Parts: sequence; structure tokens; C-alpha cells
Amino acid sequence: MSSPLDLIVRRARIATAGDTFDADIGIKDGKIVTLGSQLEGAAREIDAAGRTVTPGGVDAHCHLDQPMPAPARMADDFESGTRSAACGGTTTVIPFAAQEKGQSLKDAVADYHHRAGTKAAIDYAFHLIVSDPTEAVLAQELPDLINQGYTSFKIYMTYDDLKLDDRQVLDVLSVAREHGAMTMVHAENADCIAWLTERLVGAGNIAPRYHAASRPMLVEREATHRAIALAELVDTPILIVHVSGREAVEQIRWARGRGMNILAETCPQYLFLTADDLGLDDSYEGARCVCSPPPRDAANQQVIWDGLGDGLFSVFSSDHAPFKYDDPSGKKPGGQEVSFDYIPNGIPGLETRMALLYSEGVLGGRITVNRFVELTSANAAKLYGLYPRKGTIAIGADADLVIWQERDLQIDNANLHHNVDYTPYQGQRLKAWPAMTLCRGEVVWDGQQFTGRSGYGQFMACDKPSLLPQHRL
Ligand code: DUC
Ligand code: ZN
Ligand code: ZN
Repeated sequence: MSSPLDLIVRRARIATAGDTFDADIGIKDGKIVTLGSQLEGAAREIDAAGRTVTPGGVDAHCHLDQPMPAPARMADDFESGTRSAACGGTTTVIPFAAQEKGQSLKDAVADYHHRAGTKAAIDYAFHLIVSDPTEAVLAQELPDLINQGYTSFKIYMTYDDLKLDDRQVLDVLSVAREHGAMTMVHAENADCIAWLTERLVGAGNIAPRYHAASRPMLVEREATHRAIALAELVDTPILIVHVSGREAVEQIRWARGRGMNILAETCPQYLFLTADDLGLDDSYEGARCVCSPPPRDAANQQVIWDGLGDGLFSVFSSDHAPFKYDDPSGKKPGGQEVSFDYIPNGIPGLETRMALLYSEGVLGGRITVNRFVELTSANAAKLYGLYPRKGTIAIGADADLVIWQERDLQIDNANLHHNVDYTPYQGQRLKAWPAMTLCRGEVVWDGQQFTGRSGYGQFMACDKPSLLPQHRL
């Protein structure tokens, strides 16, 4: 007779978004089937005594093997990206199926499934990126895809190859409202950035540090305000992604004060990096930290911490956008040190996201462990239609678990599992790292090495967001 349970995680100090309690976790066929004390009868046991156990991370903003204009190429595909995520406590990723201008959205999704292939080691879903909202996309493709389980999409207010004008933003927001999808907005003013860039480059100011000068906070503030106004006009929620500091935060608080459903995401780079990391002089080293919006300063880091503590932010994601530093496909396009406006934007962060926030947020006394679970897992699962399969520790949920170990360590790229030749967090001190990560009951990280396998990860169609009030015309 087969045993009733495959695995018991014993004496766990379980933290979910809502509760903290001690229990044994009984797992069968990849699901949590019982929570109790002194459970018996499993083929295997893991002793978690004295350890906090949280739901596996849901990284709801990361870029894997996303097609790029040549010569840029993302360093991580679904194999290396999901391996790296697993080793850092993340068990679900939601990268982006990106539409190129002129491309059908359905073709972009088919191409992205092809790229994922059988490579993923952990579970995954797709957001869409809508860059060309033609009549066919708005009337047919986007509604069809939303109804097929692609229930969230990102739009850009900057980047020439991706940006939408205000009229186009209104059009896609209307589709989101009509079909109950969640819209993520990259809010930076494209014309201001182009104008500043032209002046900086014209004056010979081309070093990586001028990337920050070309994207000051007011360009984020203006676009955030405009996105809020457009959402208000359409009467639909939006989520402002990768919020970097005070000015955008003020706009979001203002909108919330008016009763609007404006959600917000932030990322580790806005807590642990500053513009100084792009360089204090004209050295090229700072190209490693070129991302958009750029990191700000210590006072703005505090504003982001405050928003994590007081509920302003719903989601904490990595915005993992992996480019090698010393590589012609990465930060040195074609092998050259180039002007800042030609450096591919993005930094790696899938593997370090959870431990950075657990260490400095939870163990640093800034947020509760329950808030940590909300930010790193539960809220993303709810917003993107994966809850309660993902994002919690409860009977019926997937057995996606992180068993935490408190210990002093330093981030060192040599110990990470991505395919990037650096981490922007090199040398950062941490107070904890996952002792173990389980995805659907399988150990994918054992504290020493990756123990999962490529192809284990499953694609998940998403429900419509459960945090969204349904609006009807
Ligand atoms: N900015 C983005 O908008 N996406 C990827 C990376 C980045 O820096
Ligand atoms: Zn973005
Ligand atoms: Zn991004």
C-alpha cells in the first residue's frame, strides 16, 4: 500500500500573508494536503525545527530570453533564469511575452512558448507586452489572450521600440477594463529623456553615470501622474512598476487619497543601490548598474522602505533583465564601451531578491514576516490570477516552500546560478538565505546546490486578477 503522504516538512514555523503558526506540512502529489502536529506516514521527512517557512517566491517582473535589438542578447533563458530563481527561493516566475511593433500578439506568445520550451525548472506564467495596439490587437487578439489565461500586460511610456502614446494607452486600458485584465505601466516621459540625452551627449557627457542624469525623478513623476489620469479617465486599475523614489510615490499616494485603485511595485535596486553605483567618475564600470528608472539616493531608499512598511507597495519584484558586463551582447555592445544611451538597460536580480528583503526587511526590523510574504509572493499571485495555488501555505496549495536559515553571508557572484558575469549586489551582507526551496514538493535547492531539473516547471494559465473589483460599463 502506498503511504498517504510523500513528504512531511516537520515543525515548521509557517508564515503566510495572514498568519504565523507552527505545524507539520503534509505533502502528496506536489500539493499541501494536511497541516497539523505530529503527522505520520510519509515516505520522506524534512526537519524544519526552529526555521521560518514561507511560501515560495513569485517573481512577477523578470525578463528571460526576451528578444532584443542586435547586438543585445539576454544572458538568461528559461533554463538558467529559473535555476537561479530556485536557488534564491523563488518558485514561480512571470516573464514577458513581448510584441514587437508590426508583430501579431498571438505570434509573440507562440514564440515565447517556444523559447520556454521544456527549459523551466520552476513554474511560470506569462505577462504580455503590448507595443502595437492595432485594431486587430485591441478587438480580437488581446481579448482572446486574456480569456486564454494571459490576464496581465505591460505597457511602456518610454523606449522608442515599445512606447505607446496617450491615445494608445487609453485604448489598451479600455480593453483591460472590459475584460478584467491587469495593466502594468512603465512610467517615464520619453520626450524628456530624449531631450536630456541629446543635450548630455552633445556636451560630451557620455559615461554610464549620465544615464541617471538623463532620467531624473521628474520624468518618472510626470509619467506616473499621466498614467494615473489616463486610468482615472477609463476607470480601471493600473499597477505602476519599478517605482524608484519619492516623486512617483507622492503621485501614487495622491491617487490613493482620491480613492483610486492604483497599485505599485518596487524592486531591490531602489533599496540597495544609488545613482553613485553608476559611477562617481567617468569610468565604465557603472554600466553594470544601468537600469531604468535608475537608482536614486539614500533619502529615496528610505521613502521606498516606508512604502514597503506602510502598504503603499503591493509587490516586490526583481525586474531581472540580465546582460553580461564584459560581453558584446551585453553592457559593451559589439565589444565597445559606448555612450550611456546605448548600454542595454537592466540588471540581474532573480536569485538575490528574496534574501535581500528577508535580511534587511524582516531581520532588519523594517517589515513583518507576513508583510514579506505579501510582497514577495501572495499579492503577486492574487494580482496575476495564480492564488491560492501559489502565494500561500494552505491545504490545496502547491507545496512551494522556502525554509529559511539565518546566517551571516555576503553576496558573491561566484555563488549565484544565473548566466551573468556579475551581480550589482556583490559584497552586500545578508542575514539569511534559503536552506531549502521546494517547488510542488520537490527540493530544487538544498542549501548547497541546485537540485531541480530543467523541464520540471509547468506553464500556468492565469485567472483574472482576484484583487480587482470588476468594473462593468
Ligand atoms: N528597465 C525596464 O523597463 N525593463 C528592463 C530593465 C530595465 O532597466
Ligand atoms: Zn519597465
Ligand atoms: Zn522590466
